[in-house]
Amino acid sequence: MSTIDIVGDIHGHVDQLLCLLSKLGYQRSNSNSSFSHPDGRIVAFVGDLINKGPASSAVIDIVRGMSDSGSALAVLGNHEFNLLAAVVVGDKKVQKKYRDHLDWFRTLPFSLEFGGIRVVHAVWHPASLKVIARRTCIDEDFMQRAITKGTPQHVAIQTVLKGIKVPIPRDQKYKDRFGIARGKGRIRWWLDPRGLSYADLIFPAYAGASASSGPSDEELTDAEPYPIDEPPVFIGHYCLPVKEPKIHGNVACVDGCVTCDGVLWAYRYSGERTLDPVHLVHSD
Ligand SMILES: [Mn+2]
Repeated sequence: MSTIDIVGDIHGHVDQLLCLLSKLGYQRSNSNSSFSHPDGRIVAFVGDLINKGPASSAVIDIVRGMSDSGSALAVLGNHEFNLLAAVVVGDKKVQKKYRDHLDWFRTLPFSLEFGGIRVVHAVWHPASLKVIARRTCIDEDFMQRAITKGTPQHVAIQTVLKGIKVPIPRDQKYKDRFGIARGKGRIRWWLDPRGLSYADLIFPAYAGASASSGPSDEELTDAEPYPIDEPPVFIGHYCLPVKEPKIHGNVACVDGCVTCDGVLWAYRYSGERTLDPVHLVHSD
């Protein structure tokens, strides 16, 4: 049976990670920073381990330790990808604390499919996943294309790691959780968007979204709805408010925005066919 705990974006918040691992029943193995579960459960991390919070290095040590000892898997988030992209262009601002971990970040896949589930940072988008299938950032030629605007690889990575976005009409002032005004909003990519309003589509929900108008078909050409009979997909990335529903059919977003709310979320998956909010766990 698949027994996988899927953990949301940690962003350097090591205290919340330690709290959550303990709540999920993981125990520190003697003498190192690796954690394992007495029942053999493993963790799937949805990416964005780093930046924002106070202790990215400590978070990386834990996740690497667990992944080296076989008690965790992780996918790449947009923050790790941006870091690797900055290295490629020779950006001098790449933080020292990340330098020892670049080679490890380069090995992380963009998506995972195992134990009956799928894991990706932002969007399970088959057309994009096909473009980057079996690629990682180790491949220098691929990386060069991936950071070049307009290439199929760049477009695919933007979609998979950052979400599908639509322009927000000027009369609907949209600010994200950090108070930044946004000209575009991320959509509930798993839905068939035809005929849906901004209020139906923008994820997470925001109060100013129109319930009577929606994006044009032209603005939705990238949408690839996710069939309800496909395996469950787990994502992070969307910085959901505490009360925002995290489960939408067979799609679960476990990113509850640890930076804004101080709470890290996980879903305790045990092979069930139907995802249920009762299996969500969060740090205190
Ligand atoms: Mn993200």
